[in-house]
Amino acid sequence: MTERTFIAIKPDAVQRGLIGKIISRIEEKGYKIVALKMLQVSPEQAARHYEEHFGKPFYPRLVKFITSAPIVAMVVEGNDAISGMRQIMGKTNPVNAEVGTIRGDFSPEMSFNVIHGSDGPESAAREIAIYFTPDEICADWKTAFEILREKMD
Ligand code: IDP
Ligand code: MG
Repeated sequence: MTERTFIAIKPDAVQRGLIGKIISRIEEKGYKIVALKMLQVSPEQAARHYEEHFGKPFYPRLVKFITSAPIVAMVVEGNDAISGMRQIMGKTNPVNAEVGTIRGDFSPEMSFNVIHGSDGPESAAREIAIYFTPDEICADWKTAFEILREKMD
């Protein structure tokens, strides 16, 4: 099923010059990037984004980190894109993330795990709305996959 997910290249990856490499992995998989921007996360956006973690020991550091430098925010669309992106990202703790995943290849530690991706349809819709207005979503074009699929119909 075609889904949309919210993806953020986190401040550590922006500072380390990994924006291009991470975007390449998303494009190479064949997903469609339908929105993309660099922004400085506000404390209010951070609180909304990470509300499920409020009160946990790592929460203050997480908010401090995500607001510390810009992120690159994206809406990524594709067949099963929510779980597919989680697979490409790898496990939350990069120590356990498989080699070949973004976290497995680019990060050695939990606090600086380079990428965020929504964990389900509800969080995807919620997170997209925190960072994007509907008019910022540019889905009116076709990827190679969409053209290929149409040819088979
Ligand atoms: P996810 O990013 O894979 O969805 P979550 O459990 O939603 O993982 O946690 C959000 C973020 O909070 C993680 O990506 C990581 O940066 C940070 N985090 C989660 N658990 C810990 C922890 O135990 N210590 C330090 N940071 C953590
Ligand atoms: Mg999460």
